[in-house]
Amino acid sequence: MKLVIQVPCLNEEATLPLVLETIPKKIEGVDDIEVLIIDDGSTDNTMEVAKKHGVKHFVHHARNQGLGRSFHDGVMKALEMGADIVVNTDGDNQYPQDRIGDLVKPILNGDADIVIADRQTHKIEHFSRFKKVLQRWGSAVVNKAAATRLPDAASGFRAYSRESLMRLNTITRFSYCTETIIQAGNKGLHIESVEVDTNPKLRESRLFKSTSEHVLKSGVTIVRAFIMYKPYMLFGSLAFILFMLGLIPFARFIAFSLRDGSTAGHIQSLLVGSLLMITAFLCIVLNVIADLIRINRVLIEDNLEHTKRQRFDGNK
Ligand SMILES: Nc1nc2c(ncn2[C@@H]2O[C@H](COP(=O)(O)OP(=O)(O)O)[C@@H](O)[C@H]2O)c(=O)[nH]1
Ligand SMILES: [Mg+2]
Repeated sequence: MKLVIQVPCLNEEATLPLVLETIPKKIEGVDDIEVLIIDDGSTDNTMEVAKKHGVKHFVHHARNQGLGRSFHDGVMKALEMGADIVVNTDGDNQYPQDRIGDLVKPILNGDADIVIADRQTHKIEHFSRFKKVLQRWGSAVVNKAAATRLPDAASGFRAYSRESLMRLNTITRFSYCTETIIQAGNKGLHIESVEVDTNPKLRESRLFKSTSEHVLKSGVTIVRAFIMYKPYMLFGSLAFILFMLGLIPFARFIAFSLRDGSTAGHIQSLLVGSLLMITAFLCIVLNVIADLIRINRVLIEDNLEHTKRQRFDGNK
C-alpha cells in the first residue's frame, strides 16, 4: 500500500520545512510513504528547501499555472508513481499533518473513496463571522449540487483513493476543491469527513485577495457545476418561473379585452407576456442542449478513465 502526500507550493520556503517535518514517517496499514512537491513557478527557494528535507519527487512548472492545474498534474504524477492513496496538504502548514493517518484510515478500511478533513471553521479564531457564515452557505450549496452532507467543502486537506482519482477529472484551473466534491457526489463515490483542528495562521491566503473575490469565484464554480450536472435545476426552474410570470399579462389582456369588448390599449400586455414566454422557451432549449452535452461528457469521461487505467495500471 503506497501513499503519496502531495503539497502544492507557490513560494513556500518559509513554511514548507514545518510541513515536511510533521509528515508522519509511519502509518498503520501503509507500506510506503512518499512526498511529492508541486512547485508552481515559485521564485523563492521552495525546491532547494524541499530537496534539503529529503524530498525526491517533484512536479515543476516553469510558470505559475494555478492550483487547479497543479492538483491535476500532481495527481497524474502520483498515479505514475503507483500511489494507492493520494493525500493533499498545503505548503503553509495550515493543516495538521500528524492527522494524515486518520484521513487515510476510512480508505484503507474500504469505507470511503475520498476523505475530507473538516476544519471545523466555526472554531477558527482568525475567520471573521462573515467568513464563517459564507463558509456554511457555500458548503450547503455544494452539498445540494453533489447530494452530499459535508460540513467543510472548501477544505484542501484530503485523501483520495486511486480508484476515485481514475474517475475524477477536474477542469477548472481555479477552485478544484468544490469541483471534485460535486463530481464525486454525482459519480456515486463515497465521501467521508474527519474532524481536525487547524494550525495557527502563518500568513495571508494567496488564493484569494479578498472575501468578495472568494465569493465571486466560488459562485461561478457552483453555477457552472449546476449547469454541468443538474441543468434542469437551473434552466428548468428559470423556465417555470418565466412561464408563470408570462401568464399574468396574458390573463390581464384577456380580462380587460372581455370587459371592454375591444383589445385596443391592451396590446402591451401581450407583448410583455410573449417576451416572458419566449425567454422561458429559450431556457428549455438551453436545458436540452446542456443535457445533450452532459451525455457527451459521460462518454468522454468513460474514455478518459479507460485511458488513465491503461496508462497507469502498468505501474502497479
Ligand atoms: N500550485 C499552486 N499552489 C498555490 C497557488 N496559490 C497558492 N497555492 C498553494 O495552495 C495552498 C493553499 O494556498 P493558501 O494561500 O494557503 O490559500 P488558502 O487555502 O486560502 O489558505 C498552499 O500550499 C499554496 O502554496 C498557485 O497559484 N499555484
Ligand atoms: Mg492557507
